[in-house]
Amino acid sequence: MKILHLADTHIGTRQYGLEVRRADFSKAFQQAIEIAIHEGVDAVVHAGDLFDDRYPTAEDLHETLRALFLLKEAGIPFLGVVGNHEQRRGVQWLDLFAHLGLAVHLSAERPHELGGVPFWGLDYAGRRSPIVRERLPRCDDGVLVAHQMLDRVQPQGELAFEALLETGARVVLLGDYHEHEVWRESGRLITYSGSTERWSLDEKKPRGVSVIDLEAGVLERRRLETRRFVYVPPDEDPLRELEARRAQLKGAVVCVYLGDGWEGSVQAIEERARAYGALAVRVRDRRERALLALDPLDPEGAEGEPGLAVQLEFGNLDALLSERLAQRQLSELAREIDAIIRDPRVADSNVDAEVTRLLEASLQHEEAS
Ligand SMILES: [Mn+2]
Repeated sequence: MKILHLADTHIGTRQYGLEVRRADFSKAFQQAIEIAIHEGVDAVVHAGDLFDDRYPTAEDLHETLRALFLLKEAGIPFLGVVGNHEQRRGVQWLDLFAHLGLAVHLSAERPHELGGVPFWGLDYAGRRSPIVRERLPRCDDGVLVAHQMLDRVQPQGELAFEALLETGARVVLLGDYHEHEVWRESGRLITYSGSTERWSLDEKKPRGVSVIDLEAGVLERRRLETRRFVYVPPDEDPLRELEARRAQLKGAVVCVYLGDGWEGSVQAIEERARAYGALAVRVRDRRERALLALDPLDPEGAEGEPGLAVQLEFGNLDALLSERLAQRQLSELAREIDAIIRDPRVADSNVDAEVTRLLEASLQHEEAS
């Protein structure tokens, strides 16, 4: 049996406020579906974050439904779990698609059988490792699909690799981490397919999906055609580098890292890139003095040129914030709430739900003890 594994399509991401980028995310999903149909896979498995948030627009729904109908016409089932970005309090979008006969919402209660293989699923279950571990189903020799961060990819990841092995699953298809990863351990295959479009500037490698032969355990990558991102490293003179690469800039997202040698203006960089047809320009200030001038807890006091705040990103802002917060007397709960608010994986529209979930869990914990 051959399946196509994808995740983190984040349909609805209006990156940099651009409609073009919204369409790009949708197109990457369509491409994945076309590959599935072209290769005649037996199923498409989506490991969560189909949508970027809980409120996809009519355009996003329309384009997603169109792709799901194409898949259905080709006789290929679409199996999925819900990610943290799209998760709702009650009925999920995936339930709606299931009701229309366009998808299967995989469950941890009972497996979905396909070609004699049991498929288990776990919707995003929060950031507390004991709770995630508790909810993992036993899935001997089956396929497990989940949307969680493994401790192997992030030290604070809530899903212990060992706990995954204990489920007995032969193949584990994951979402949440945006880079493609594969582990083979004790005859099992555990993998993240990675995002299908560059959701953040850190996602520099090419984007793709995986085609997996379940019996043979063979995984092959299929590359997706995504918008070009051009990165100018901090040790280059940005204007000279843009000039040298002008042929690549048309329609591209350009990301310039400013190194300590750069004394020129940010406007000049943006104007140059735009003159060569760049779609969007991001400038990341990696200079020592940029970090020194910034007090994240007192932004009013920070000296910056007006109008630049939207384009400038400070790479170490988070580290700096964590450092300053550590000096303050905050309760454990307050720190956890702060972590949710600043977690780039939690969509703004989901901060409320995540904090509520945290408060409910800690109240229950208090009642129990
Ligand atoms: Mn994601």
